[in-house]
This record gives sequence, C-alpha cells and structure tokens, in this order.
Amino acid sequence: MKLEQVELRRIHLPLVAPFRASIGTLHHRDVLLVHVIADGVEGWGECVAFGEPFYSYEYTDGAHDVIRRHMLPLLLAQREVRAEDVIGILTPVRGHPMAKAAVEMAILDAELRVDGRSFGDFLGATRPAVDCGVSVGIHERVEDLLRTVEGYLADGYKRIKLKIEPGHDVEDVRAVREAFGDILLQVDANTAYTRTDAQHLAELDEFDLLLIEQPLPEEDIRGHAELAQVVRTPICLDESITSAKAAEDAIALGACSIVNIKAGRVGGYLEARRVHDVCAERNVPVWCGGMLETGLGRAANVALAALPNFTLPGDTSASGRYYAQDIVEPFVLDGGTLAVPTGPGLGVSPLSDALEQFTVSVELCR
Ligand code: OSB
Ligand code: MG
Repeated sequence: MKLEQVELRRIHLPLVAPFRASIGTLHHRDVLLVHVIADGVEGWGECVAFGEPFYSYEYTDGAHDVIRRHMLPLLLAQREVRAEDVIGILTPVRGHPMAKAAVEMAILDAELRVDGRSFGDFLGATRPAVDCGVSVGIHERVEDLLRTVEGYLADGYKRIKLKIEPGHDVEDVRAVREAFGDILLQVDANTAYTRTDAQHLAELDEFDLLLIEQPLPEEDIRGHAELAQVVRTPICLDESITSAKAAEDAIALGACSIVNIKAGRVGGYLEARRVHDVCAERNVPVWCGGMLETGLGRAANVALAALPNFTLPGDTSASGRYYAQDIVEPFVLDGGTLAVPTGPGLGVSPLSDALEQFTVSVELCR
C-alpha cells in the first residue's frame, strides 16, 4: 500500500491506581499513537514505551522523535509499503524496537483492514478467547496487597503476578499464598536482583510459583543460567528477550524455561510471532506480557495470546484494571477471559470523544 499520511498523536491517560514496580511508579500512561492513512483506509499503532526510560531505554518523547525524524522519511519515500517489509526498510535506524513496532502495527492494521482480515487470523490464533492474569504492583503494606489481590480474584482473573524487589518479596508471596491457597501465582522482579541473591531467591521455591520473571539485569544471560541451577522455580525472561534470536540463545544457554512475549520489546507483532514459533519448537511455553496498553494495543495482544503456544495466562487484563475510560470500547473480562476481536485489522477503533478527551498533541507528517 501507499502511505498517504501519518499522524503522530500523543495521549495522556490517568491510571485507576498508581502501579509500582522495582523500576519505579506509574501514575498515568503517556502514549504515542501512530495513525496512518493508506489506500483510503486507516491503521492504528500504539507505541508501548513509557514516558520515562525506566523499563527500557526507549521512552515516549524519544520514540516520537525517532519516528518523525528518522523512520517516516524512509517509509513515506516508498512507492509501496507492506507490513512485512517495514522492519527491513527501517534497518538504517539502529534499535528502537518499540518505535518500529508501533509503525509496523499501524501499517499492518491498515493492510488487514483492506484485506478484511483480523489480527488473530493473520497471526494464527487458534482460540476465540484468552485466559487472563493480572500484574499486581508492589504495595507498602501487606494488608493492602491482600485487599488488592482479593479484588482481582473476585473479578475472575485466573492468575496473579506479584511485582517484587528486595524487601518486598518472600513475605509478600507467603502472605498471598497463605491467604488465597492454591491460586496460579508468579512474580516479576524487573531486574531488581543480582547474582549474589541466588540463595535468597531460592526461598521462593517453597511457594510453588509458576515462574520468576526477570530477576537479574537484562544483559545477564549467564547469570540467569547459573541461577536456574540454584532455584527450582522456573525462570522466565522478559527484558532480556529482544528478538527471536535472543530467545533461541537464552533457551540454548539454559537461562530460561518460559518466555514473556511483548511485541513492542521485540520490534513488532511479526517478530513476536517468530519468538512464539522458536519457543514452540523447543517446548518452551510463552505468555503475553503487557505494557498497560490502551485498548488498541490490547486488541493486538489478545490476538497474539490466542496462538497455540501461549499456554499460560497473560498480563492481558481488562481495560478497567487500568483505565476508568479506555480510548476504544472497553475490553471486559468474561469468566477470566477476553474475547479475541474478529473484525478486520485490530477489530477495534478509537472512540472519537474519548480520543479527543485524552489527546495532548497531534502532528501530521506526509
Ligand atoms: O515487566 O511486565 C512488566 C508494567 C510496567 C513495566 C513492566 C511490566 C509491567 C507489568 C504490567 O507487569 C503488565 C500489564 O498489566 O500491562
Ligand atoms: Mg516483566
């Protein structure tokens, strides 16, 4: 398709409650949306980078700048652009996977709308709905943590993930395990530990967690492999898995036995599908991570999570877990699951009133 026009729209969405992880606390999402017009149809992409570079080096202003100054000129110069060619066209730009993923997502959405095909169908979804988990931020007081978890279990979430960091780990997990019994439970450290914490992390083994996510720094593949020899809880990588190749290597080195897939982190939904395939070939289960997306990114994530090797519930929570008002029709939990959209492309479109309400700026590029 021929890219006719690209709009870079910034929105500011307040969260229903602050979300605290070892890397910092979020109070709102400062999101960049990529809105393309091509062959007379629209396409939407969501950049998952946060306002501050605390989870990844990418952050919203940086992604906006690199897309505007370095990516769009390459794409707008093409006579024809296909979604599967976007990453190749953008190879002169090093890194910036989240920015690239947002651009690819918008073009893929437009392309699929032209073809009348859904994201789920295109990616290879094999289920009409996906099991949902929820990621629970660090709470200063255990009583408050238990009240939050209780609420999510009442909502129907099928698995609880607790954010942990030194000082908020073993006792928090013990309290949740004691209060709620045999629930599916896992933890995410967002790189908060070091190799010398191996014995401490082994104290989590008694709680039969599904997995411990990204305990060590993202570069420390060898450290994770060594840790896997000391702890019995399966190690899952998030930040370290930047591509299908990285997943292949981490698995071969024994650094993880489960993988969290986030399309933004690996440079798009096409690469995310390759990560899924690499893991499936090696019998490594995957699950769909989240970046507190709006309903646009959520639609694509739910489609991805419907692929066959997504055998663990994902961080694909309902819109209401994040936002009082989403920018598309809200995703609502049904028996602990979210339905995979079936309409063309993402199968959802922004609600113009909500979009305008939260828009901070709009920039037109052509
Ligand atoms: O590591 O998965 C993560 C939120 C912010 C930064 C990093 C992470 C998270 C989550 C939330 O765990 C997942 C979600 O509900 O979207
Ligand atoms: Mg994580």
